Amino acid sequence: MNDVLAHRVIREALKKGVTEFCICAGSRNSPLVIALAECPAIRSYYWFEERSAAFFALGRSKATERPVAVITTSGTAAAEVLPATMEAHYTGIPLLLITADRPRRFRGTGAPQSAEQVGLLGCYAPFARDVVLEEPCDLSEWSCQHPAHLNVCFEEPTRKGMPFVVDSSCDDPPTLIDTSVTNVELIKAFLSQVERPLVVVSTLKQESREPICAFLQKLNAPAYLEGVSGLREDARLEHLRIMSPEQVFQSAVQAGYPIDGVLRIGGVPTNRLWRDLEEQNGQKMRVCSISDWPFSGLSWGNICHGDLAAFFSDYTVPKSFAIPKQWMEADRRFYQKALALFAEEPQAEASLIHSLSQRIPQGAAIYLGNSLPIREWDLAAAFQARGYHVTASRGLNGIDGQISTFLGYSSPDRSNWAIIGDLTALYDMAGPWILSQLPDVTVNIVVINNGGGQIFSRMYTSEVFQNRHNLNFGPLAAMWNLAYEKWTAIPDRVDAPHSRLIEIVPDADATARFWRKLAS
Ligand SMILES: Cc1ncc(C[n+]2csc(CCOP(=O)(O)OP(=O)(O)O)c2C)c(N)n1
Repeated sequence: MNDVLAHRVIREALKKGVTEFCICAGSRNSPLVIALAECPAIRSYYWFEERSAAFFALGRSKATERPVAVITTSGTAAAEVLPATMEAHYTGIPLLLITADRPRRFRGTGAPQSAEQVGLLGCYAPFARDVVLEEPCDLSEWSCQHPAHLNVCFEEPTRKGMPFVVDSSCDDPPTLIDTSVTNVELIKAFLSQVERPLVVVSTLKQESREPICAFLQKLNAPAYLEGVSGLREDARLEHLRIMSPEQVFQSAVQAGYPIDGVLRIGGVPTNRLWRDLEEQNGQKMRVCSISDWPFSGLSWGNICHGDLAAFFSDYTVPKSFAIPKQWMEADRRFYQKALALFAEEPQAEASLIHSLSQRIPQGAAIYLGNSLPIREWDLAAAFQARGYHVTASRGLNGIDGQISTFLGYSSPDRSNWAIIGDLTALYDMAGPWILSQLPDVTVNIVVINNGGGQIFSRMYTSEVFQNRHNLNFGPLAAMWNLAYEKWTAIPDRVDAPHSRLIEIVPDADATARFWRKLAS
């Protein structure tokens, strides 16, 4: 009977458009594992570690734009998927978490492997069902705009099981993301109330980039374009682009352009300016957010939520602005200073990122880890368009699961690069496990080893925040059969035909001098 239940669950998942399953085998979930093991029509990935498996699924879902399932056994295994589910919640990624459980009669008994799994993922999986053989299992009401949790109660598993056979009832198309209408009036009101706006563009879906680029040109307001927007290097926006990510509000005021409203487009921004908005002495700046995701990212402000590609494709800009010449000039001067410093301090961390951004092959996928890499990329990456696909997991800014998400996102048809911090790499040491199951994919895992969480060195004087260490990553590369290279400068040619772990070691003194001179 376990087989019937397992097949029902798989069939429902397939009907919802799931084509890939990340399987973490145990005994309680064995009916699902056996069912999928001999089903070549379904792509399965096998993991021993649930946390990485769920982050990998997140990356696969980002890459394929389809729901991806993770199957765990019962007990603590089920809890390990929570971090990736939280990230998926805030970035609208349709993870399907399928946790095996003991029968309902064991709940609250403390019997082995009987945890309280119902509701385990809480608000992060708003669609959650406790599934038993006697009741229907129905995913039709899952919107696929956030994670879903199926907790499946199996009787004592036997060692036998039944392979799943894909039948025609699984051929339904995947549910399309609902395209709710964005509130045109809110944006119109915002634009009519501001005179000196700043536009901040963060994570955008690929298909919304062109219409947003056209919108920005017509709006003609200064715009800070983060790397993850895919518009940072777009030459058509050069005249609007604020290049310096440092102290944006202050520099605008000094140049006679006190910003009186922020129009945010896309995901929640990485730049410090977004946090500064919260801390402006109780004075709330006028903010309007337009996003594919339903989060304002601030404790106030409007959020217009909808399909940005559809919205901007037929949006008539009600008003256009004038470019603040003085601020633009000051911003260009600051960038020239940064450029000079890249040459003067080539071994500073930001300078190394600058060089790397000019040498990674054109068209590569670049996954930025949270912490300094994502911030330094925005400051230091060259502005010449190289067709990079820049992405990051910015739902909760976690440093966990970054290697796994990157590997899930990596694709066989392009060069794949992750740039992550050393603690971030240590957090996900199990991530490269999946590489042997991705024979066609070549990856470059770049670890910026600055000996700890250096992001905190500019924020706090106490070193305890940094978790300093003297580790190197050669042994980790060796363990996972990855080629290993250690760089203190970026070589002229950086591409290679095989997967690698590249450890970049910046010079700490040069980095300190770089920041000091930039601020002077
Ligand atoms: C799961 C998780 N735990 C803790 C944090 C808090 N945190 C943010 S950055 C950071 C340090 C990251 O260090 P590293 O990966 O070495 O990057 P660096 O700051 O040196 O660039 C920590 C612990 C977090 N973001 N996510």
